[in-house]
Amino acid sequence: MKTIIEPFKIKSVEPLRFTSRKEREAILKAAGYNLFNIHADDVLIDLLTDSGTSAMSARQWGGMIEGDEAYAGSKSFYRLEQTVMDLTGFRHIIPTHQGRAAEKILFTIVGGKGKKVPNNTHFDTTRANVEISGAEAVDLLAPDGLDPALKADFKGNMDLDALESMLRKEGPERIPLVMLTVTNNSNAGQPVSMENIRKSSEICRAHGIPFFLDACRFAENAYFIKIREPGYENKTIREIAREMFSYADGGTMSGKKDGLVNMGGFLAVNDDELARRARNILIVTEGFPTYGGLAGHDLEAFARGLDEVLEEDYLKYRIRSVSYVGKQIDKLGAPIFQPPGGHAIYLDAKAFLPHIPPHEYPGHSLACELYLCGGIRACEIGSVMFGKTNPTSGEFEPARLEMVRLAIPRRVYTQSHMDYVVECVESVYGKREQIKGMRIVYEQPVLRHFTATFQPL
Ligand code: P61
Repeated sequence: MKTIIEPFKIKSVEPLRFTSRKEREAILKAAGYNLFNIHADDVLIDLLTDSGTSAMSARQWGGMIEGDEAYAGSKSFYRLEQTVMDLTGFRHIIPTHQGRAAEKILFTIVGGKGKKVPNNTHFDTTRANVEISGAEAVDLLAPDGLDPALKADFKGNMDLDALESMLRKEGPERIPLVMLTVTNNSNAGQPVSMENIRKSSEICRAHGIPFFLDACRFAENAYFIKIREPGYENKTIREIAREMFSYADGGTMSGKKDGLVNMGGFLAVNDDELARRARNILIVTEGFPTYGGLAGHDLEAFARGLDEVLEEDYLKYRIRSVSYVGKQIDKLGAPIFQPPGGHAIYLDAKAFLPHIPPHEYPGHSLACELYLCGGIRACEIGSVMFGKTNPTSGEFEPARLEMVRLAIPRRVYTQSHMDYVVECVESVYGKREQIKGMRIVYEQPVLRHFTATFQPL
């Protein structure tokens, strides 16, 4: 059969609210042209993020009733701890309310002024937590990943030569750890190969520097390894995931992605002293080490989500359905980051709207246009998120890429929802020459995309 169907049927539904273009124009204006300010009820298809937006299974919802709400020693914590230990092999599992809380704890301990943290590409919260500690976040993406149009299998990879020379130059005194983000969200959700994970780890070990995974989307990455990397086609996803984790000394995870839950995360480490210090901070900022900012029912749903995400039928459907959207958009001739990644399609706004310069935020204009066209909410990943004004020269420094991410929530939308999204992209692409840029009228110094307001030019 050619059609990969959703490997589930729908038990509980949530109505969508339709709005007119006129209503959306007023809504967008009132939101200061920031899609984060729009009420979700005013959105028809919400592709802002795949984070915390998954539909949970009946088994997870059932587990929530069984969630043990004990303050200390909750059964649900031990279930999650065992699940993560079995999957990752890490010795200390420290639950947090979400991924960035794990990052905050980790970099509070290992970061600091004068330190540098390499990553294939830092996600924005990871970068913010490294920088807020006083350390420098350095992206070392392999060259293949830099070209949006190039079709290659593992465009999320770390640049191993750059890593080797940086570790040789700086040493363990200045580099507290190396992180690898799987899949590479800030580079269009592109996967990292097992070979690249293993070699990154070997380089780190040779220099006595710990190696960590940002494992938010580890299962999607494992599936790409299975279908694209020779030698893995007959391994189970669990075996592949275990091998990925076996090369690392620890990791952070936002369960809101491949944990298939609406809230949750963890920090996992092998080092006893690091774990002791992390748990102390956890108690101050998140909660007791057997709940870490989560309710017992969240811990339970998370443990079950981590089992379900490894099911091959699910991953096959997941990766194929994301790639279906990419292929349909590609057929229109609209430019996307190639090939489609694990959790989203990224429109290449620079190529889509070549008449809008980066300082007029082409990605943001495109995202606003998709909302006006069909009530679709996407997320700019370009110069609004990563561009800045140089504090000394006062000059605008654009992001490397101007992209609009259509992030696809897990198990939420059907193929007809996605066909509608493709039709909207087609309509916006048809009138792309009439689309104008934007200017920022208000911004915060850190993570400005959440709260900035804009005006169309
Ligand atoms: C996302 F607009 N991602 O992709 P937390 N690492 C990685 C992530 O993708 C990630 C986190 C760590 C989000 C949510 C999000 O400015 C934004 O559980 C690879 O969200 O704390 C999160 O995990 C952090 C969207 C986060 C944003 C920040 O949509």
